Amino acid sequence: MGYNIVQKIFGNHLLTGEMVPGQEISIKIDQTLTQDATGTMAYLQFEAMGVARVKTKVSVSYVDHNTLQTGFENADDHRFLQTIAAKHGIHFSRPGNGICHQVHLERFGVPGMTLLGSDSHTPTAGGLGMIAIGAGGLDVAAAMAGGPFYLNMPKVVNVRLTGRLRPWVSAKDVILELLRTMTVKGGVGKIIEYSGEGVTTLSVPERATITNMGAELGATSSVFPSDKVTLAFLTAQKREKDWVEITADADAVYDEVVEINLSELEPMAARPHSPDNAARVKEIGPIPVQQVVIGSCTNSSYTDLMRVAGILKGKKVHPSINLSIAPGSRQVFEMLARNGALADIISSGARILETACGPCIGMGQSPSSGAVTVRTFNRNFEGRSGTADARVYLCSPEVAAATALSGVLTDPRDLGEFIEITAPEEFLVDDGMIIPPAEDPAGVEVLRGPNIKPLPVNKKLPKTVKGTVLLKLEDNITTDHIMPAGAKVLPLRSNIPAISLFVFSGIDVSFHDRARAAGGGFVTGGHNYGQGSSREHAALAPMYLGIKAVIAKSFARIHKANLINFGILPLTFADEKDYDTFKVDDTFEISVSNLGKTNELTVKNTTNGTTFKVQHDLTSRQVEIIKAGGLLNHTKANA
Ligand code: MIC
Ligand code: SF4
Repeated sequence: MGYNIVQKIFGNHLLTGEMVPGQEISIKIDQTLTQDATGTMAYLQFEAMGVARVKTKVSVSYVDHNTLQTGFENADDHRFLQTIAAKHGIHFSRPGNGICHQVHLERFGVPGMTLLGSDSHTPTAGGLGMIAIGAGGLDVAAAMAGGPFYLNMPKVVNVRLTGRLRPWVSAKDVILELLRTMTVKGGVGKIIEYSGEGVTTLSVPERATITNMGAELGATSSVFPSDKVTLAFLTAQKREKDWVEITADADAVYDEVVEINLSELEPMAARPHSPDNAARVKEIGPIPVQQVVIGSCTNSSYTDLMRVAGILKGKKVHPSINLSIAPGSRQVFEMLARNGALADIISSGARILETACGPCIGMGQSPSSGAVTVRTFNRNFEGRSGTADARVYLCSPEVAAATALSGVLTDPRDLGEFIEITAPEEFLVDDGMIIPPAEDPAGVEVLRGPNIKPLPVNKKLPKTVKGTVLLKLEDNITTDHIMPAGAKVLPLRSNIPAISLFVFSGIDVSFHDRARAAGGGFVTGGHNYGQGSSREHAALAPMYLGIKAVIAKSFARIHKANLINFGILPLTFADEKDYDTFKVDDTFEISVSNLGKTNELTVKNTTNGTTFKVQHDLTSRQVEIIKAGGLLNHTKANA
């Protein structure tokens, strides 16, 4: 029996366990990446581990999220990140150099290697044929310290691509179609592996758009083969020496197979407020739009922006529309400037933003009240744009640019003749904004501003956990609901006491005060609890407020791992009907003294006298982490 790509790469990196879906394995991590919004915590945790130099092949620290400097906080954090990188053997990609996933694809990703990143869209690098996984900062810190990365062996879903995209249909439409059919929880516990003759028609940046949004499927990762197209991309990046061929064996076996005929796809958009709420643009119709934003790690490659420039050339943005564009990397930005395409964009009336995440994470460009905003991003969760009642549609750069000209949601096929863009034979390569680690680490002083507060630590798990039910939530609660981002909150990422004021603030402004008054308690929810980002603050800040367990119908992978890392029990209802037996403000009591011996625990509702069963699927390693009050305590106790 042959091997698929996932089995080949995992097989080469396997440290413990067997590659049987669902079983815990651990793998060696070759590369790590962090970004500034999760990086401050990750490096504080790395420091606490007492390891002098990172043990990975390459570790890179990017600054791309917290770039709006409305006070000292973000700038101080950047300075901290730069100095701590120099000291501990980490490359530092300076603010202005671009979005972590785009730059990593261009300058660092290597086919066949493993990459762990403290950002959920780390699988973007799967477009190059690597196994790239998003995780909480603490897991990334442990990997930098040379530790294994633990995960449950995912199932492998084979998406077979046939045909070829027709003019004006783009890679974004492939992943929106997959989201439409698989939904935001369809990829949980799975890796999506692409194959078929359609693969050879897609460039690396197109593949990366698809693997990027595998995160929205809830998938652990997504991967394309490394083939001649990959070699051409790496050669154009002057990195052909990094290329190795990686393809699945002809008789490789998969857990599931999905077929997509590229020739049948049409321009699509995901409607508010979920990336899987996708439909054909023609079906949605010409709804009036007030804002268009082009950029993000999903869709801001050279070809994406060249096509946008081609569409906008010689035209003006529609009077009812505000168009903003953020190129994905300095490489892309500078190439557009040098070849004149930037002039066409400027002349159209677009507002040019710096190369960073920007509006994607609510760092500026929040739309007007109730606005319809059309964005080339990957997430359209309610409130994420910074405007609570805005309605965000996700689409390709082609749909976005066509919409910017017409003022209504527009199928780019209405533009007429297709604009061909050929991938450059040579990208503009200049790594001058990536600072290598210091040669004399002892001489580097790590600079900390007053915004960096010490890491809070949890207590050991008591024999019984008691507390109030603080929230009862529906399905698909995102980490943006739990720990909102945006320009106001993001600067507090290295200050847990301050950021904890905002936990669940979009759902219930009184949450922080109620949690404090009750001395902590429980959060309850539906399916896919914690989907979306990797931000461990969505576990760390609730832990700080005394949350002891989350009881849900099911969990998203990264958030569940983060809960465990900070000593919060992730429990599921043994019988989902029990969700209907309690209400907010009831008091629960759970005896956990048998946690390591049984998978089933009993919840006593001391308010209404009922009981119900909950389950956990923690491994014995994870039980020990929870008992110790989190991974840092556990590591220290075993050191
Ligand atoms: C996101 O897209 O939600 C983010 C912001 O990049 C997050 C990371 C964070 O919250 O810092 C992610 O995707 O993991
Ligand atoms: Fe940045 Fe948005 Fe990509 Fe997250 S999804 S890394 S915020 S561009």
